[in-house]
Amino acid sequence: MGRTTATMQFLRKGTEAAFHSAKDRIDRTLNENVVRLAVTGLSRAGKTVFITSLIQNLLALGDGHNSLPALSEELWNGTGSRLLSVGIIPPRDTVTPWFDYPSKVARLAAELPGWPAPTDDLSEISLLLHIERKDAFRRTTLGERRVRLDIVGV
Ligand SMILES: Nc1nc2c(ncn2[C@@H]2O[C@H](COP(=O)(O)OP(=O)(O)OP(=O)(O)O)[C@@H](O)[C@H]2O)c(=O)[nH]1
Ligand SMILES: [Mg+2]
Repeated sequence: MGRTTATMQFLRKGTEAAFHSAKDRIDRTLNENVVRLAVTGLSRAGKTVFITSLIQNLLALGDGHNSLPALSEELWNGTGSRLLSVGIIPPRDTVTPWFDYPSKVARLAAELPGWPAPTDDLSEISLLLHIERKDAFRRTTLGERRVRLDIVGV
């Protein structure tokens, strides 16, 4: 490969990467809201159980169960729920360790259930909620709205 061709390819890849990054940024600005929820409390107050239960109930809501009635009411559009889906964002490479929801819920829901072990370190987990917009014009021009819920707790 000639030097000029390699340089052209390098520049094209750089431009494409910059374009995708700008597109992602615009998409996030228009369509994504980030809510950061910090769960604090005294030792043994029930923080870990609360976070696990909150995630379990949000996932159930996303699957069409009326697990959080007040939220369902807020998201009701007269004929159905505006909540299209709820999912857990896979662990990212962050400084704060991941809140290991699957292992916590497995323990609580085991045949011989047990409470979670005490925790002494911060951890974090993020959920992504897809919500249909209320406004018909925005719904057609912008598409669905996303809410990223970051939960930080001990
Ligand atoms: N009955 C009942 N007990 C609960 C509930 N949630 C928590 N507990 C009790 O409270 C204890 C502490 O709950 P955790 O969720 O681990 O509390 P935490 O605040 O995360 O505790 P640390 O990590 O040690 O600070 C559990 O081991 C249970 O004994 C609940 O919903 N119902
Ligand atoms: Mg804890």
